[in-house]
Amino acid sequence: MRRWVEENAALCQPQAVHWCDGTEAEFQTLTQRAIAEGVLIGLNQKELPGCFLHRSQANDTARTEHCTYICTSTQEMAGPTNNWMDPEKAYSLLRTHFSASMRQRTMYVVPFLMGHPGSPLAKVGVELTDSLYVVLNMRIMTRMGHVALQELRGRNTFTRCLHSVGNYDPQHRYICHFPQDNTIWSYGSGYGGNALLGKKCLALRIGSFLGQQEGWLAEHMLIMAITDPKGAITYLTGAFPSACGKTNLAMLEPPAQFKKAGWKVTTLGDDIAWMYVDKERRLRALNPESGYFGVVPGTNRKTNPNAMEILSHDSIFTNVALLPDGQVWWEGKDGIPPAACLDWMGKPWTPQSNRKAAHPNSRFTAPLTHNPALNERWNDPAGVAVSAIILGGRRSQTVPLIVEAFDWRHGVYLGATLGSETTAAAAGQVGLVRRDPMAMLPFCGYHMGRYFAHWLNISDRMHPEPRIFFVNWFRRDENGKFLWPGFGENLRILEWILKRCKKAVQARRTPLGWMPYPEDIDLQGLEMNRAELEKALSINKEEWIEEALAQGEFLNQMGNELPAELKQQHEELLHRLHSP
Ligand code: GTP
Ligand code: SPV
Ligand code: MN
Repeated sequence: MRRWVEENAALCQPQAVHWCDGTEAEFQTLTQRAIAEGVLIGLNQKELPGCFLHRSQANDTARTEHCTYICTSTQEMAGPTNNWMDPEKAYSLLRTHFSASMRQRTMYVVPFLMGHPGSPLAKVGVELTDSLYVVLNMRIMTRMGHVALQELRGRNTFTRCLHSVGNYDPQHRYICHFPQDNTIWSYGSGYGGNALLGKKCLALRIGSFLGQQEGWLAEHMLIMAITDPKGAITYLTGAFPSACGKTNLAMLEPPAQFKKAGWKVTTLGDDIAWMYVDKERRLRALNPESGYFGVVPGTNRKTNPNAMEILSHDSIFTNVALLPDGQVWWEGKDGIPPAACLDWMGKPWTPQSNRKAAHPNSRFTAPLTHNPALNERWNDPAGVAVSAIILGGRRSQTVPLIVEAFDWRHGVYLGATLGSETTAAAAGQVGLVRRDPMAMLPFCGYHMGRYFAHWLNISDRMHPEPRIFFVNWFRRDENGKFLWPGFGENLRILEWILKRCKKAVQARRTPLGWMPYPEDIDLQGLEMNRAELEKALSINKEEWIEEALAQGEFLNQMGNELPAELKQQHEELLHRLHSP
């Protein structure tokens, strides 16, 4: 590792090399340095103790999928859904960019651990970066410093992560993964998923590649626990594309009467789940991260009170608005918009400004332990046994509120064909429906067709398999109003899911899968009536035939790697839709 650091220092030519130990004292020093360098702005320390604001470059506020590459020895390995670059070409191209890229800057050596200390699944990485923002975020999002070096002892390997912001030029931005070399090179961006290399790059792209070889799953999923009034705990995981509700579902606050009855929801993870089959043949999930990098807009006391608590101290805000008194603001916060503030770029803003004050993809970074509803097993390296997997997309039309897969294979089909409207979490136009299988389109480090096969095969080792469900919180009526209230009220749907897991409720068979009888969803305390619920649950066959054809087109991209089981699932869906 020392040799590798030296080699890269020789390449990047920093003026200093700083080895991070992850201690509190170091954190204080680096925070002060970040303020002095203008990387962080101190916030009102009375109202927001330990909180800071970071403003990104205006052209560097989201993941850039078109600059993200899987660099495997053949293009075929990366598959049809990934950008591919020949590894030799990528190394040589990026070497020219990294060359002297850290002149007059410090290179920070950031050892980090994804997963739990002592766990066989845990992965050690070392990120070399010239961004203090990255260092301070990595300290929250990963187990950083000494603990990672301890883990490195006795292991022969670590993921080699090299990162430089360069001059933030989007024309020269490359996020390159070399899964066969256990290496990640990221140049030209300081934004979260592009730059915090333990997260999407290691825990998902490299992770999924390793998972396929080693027989486990690295997924873009939340992990949550639901305690019912009898005290029974059920663990669920959920895959939703970026900015489609994982953090909010994982931190769900039960509606008043559910809380009174004794329901409780606790969080294990809000973005990434590593899952493996244990000796008892159960699927288990753990969260390899140690913090939240959560979407800020829309977060308030009503939608997500736990998140409001989490970000109330010792948090880093990225690209929110700054109030004159040193507090922060964003669209969808409690209360009315401020008369005046500085927007996310630092420009004067008023409600008349006709633009957003906070960036739609503004974020907070905070440790898991801030969460008042953190599940007590969050630090258990064995993870938790999963009873159900929930998949969901953001679809303003067509897709009903809740469907249960007929079986595992059908569930994999629902995941493989998941469609969702694009969001501000990635650069590009928002609101376009695209296929985002298992919410992994931007994060699968190998051929998507083989990823589907891996999902199908892994069930052979499980007994019983978790049930698979599909939800859509985002369907709208003809006036654009959400048909379902969402957020805490989603527990009403989770309650039905739990009943299905316990075989405690009947369901009706539809062309799409098992669906609830409307009377089996508890609407008590909601303004919504049965007819409105039926609308949220409705299936329009013509729309669905079109949807199914779009799904089929996507699956065809997989060519010979499309598992026959999924082709069959597709034909069966069309057959059901065409039946009277
Ligand atoms: P990433 O961190 O990008 O992976 O996103 P995520 O999946 O964790 O999404 P998150 O929970 O942060 O939600 C994204 C946006 O969707 C926020 O603005 C939320 O307010 C909104 N949202 C979340 N859940 C619901 C819901 O049940 N209904 C509605 N209408 N909006 C929701
Ligand atoms: C996502 O985009 O899915 C995120 C944020 O969770 S990032 O870390 O940028 O990937
Ligand atoms: Mn995410």
